Amino acid sequence: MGTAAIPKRLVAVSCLLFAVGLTACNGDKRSSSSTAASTRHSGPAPTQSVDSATAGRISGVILLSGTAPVPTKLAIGEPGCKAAQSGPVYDERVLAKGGKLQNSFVYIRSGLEAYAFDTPKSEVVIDQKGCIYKPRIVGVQVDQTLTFVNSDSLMHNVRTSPTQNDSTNFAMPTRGQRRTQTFESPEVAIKTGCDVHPWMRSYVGVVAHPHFAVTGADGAFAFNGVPPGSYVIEAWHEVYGRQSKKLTLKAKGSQQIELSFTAK
Ligand SMILES: [Cu+2]
Repeated sequence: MGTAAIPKRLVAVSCLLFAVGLTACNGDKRSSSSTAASTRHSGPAPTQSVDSATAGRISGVILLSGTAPVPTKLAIGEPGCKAAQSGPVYDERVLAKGGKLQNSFVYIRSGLEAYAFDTPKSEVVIDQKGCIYKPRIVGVQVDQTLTFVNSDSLMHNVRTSPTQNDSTNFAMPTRGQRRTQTFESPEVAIKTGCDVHPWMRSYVGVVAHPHFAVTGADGAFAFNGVPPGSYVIEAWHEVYGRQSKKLTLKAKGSQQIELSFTAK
């Protein structure tokens, strides 16, 4: 049986897969000997549960000082991408208005190590639409399902580039396709991209507990149900890096903080 028996479309897809270097499609497979596994399972297993009678609240706002760059228009020439877009598409790396920074991933970096949290049953979805990831920044808990959806009538591949989890690279050639993924170790944040459309970029923050948030246009975040204790709160941003602050939350307390980045 020669190549003549293989449908042309299949040959084309195979060639594209080869072209973008899809040599290792790990999918959801995990290696127990990986750095990621040893990172997560080191130390005593958390056993404490949060007592709602004493839990409090940490809230705040993420700021950007200085002059924020004006988002530039992305030059997307591929007709298949443009077909799914309703207008011009802008570079979303820095979104800030009135000093409030959007798309910052905020989370409790340390202080909750002794507490055990259930893995949410709900999935987090990243859609590939018009050759853009929507949303650009997401957060999941360790082992929570992250689902990539392809809403475009063309092929994307999803390549994750973690340092504390196993990397993956898989193709999504058809419209409506869904592919799930989990991460077994905390990591803020995992870069995700498509080799076919290099401007496609998203980041996934993976945290061992539910106290994380992605800021909206108001730059605000709030964590409710936090047990009393001493914490480090960190804000991460894909361009500006990290900012953190320590605080102590009393029983039934409420703490407000600001974390500020400076525009370069
Ligand atoms: Cu793509």
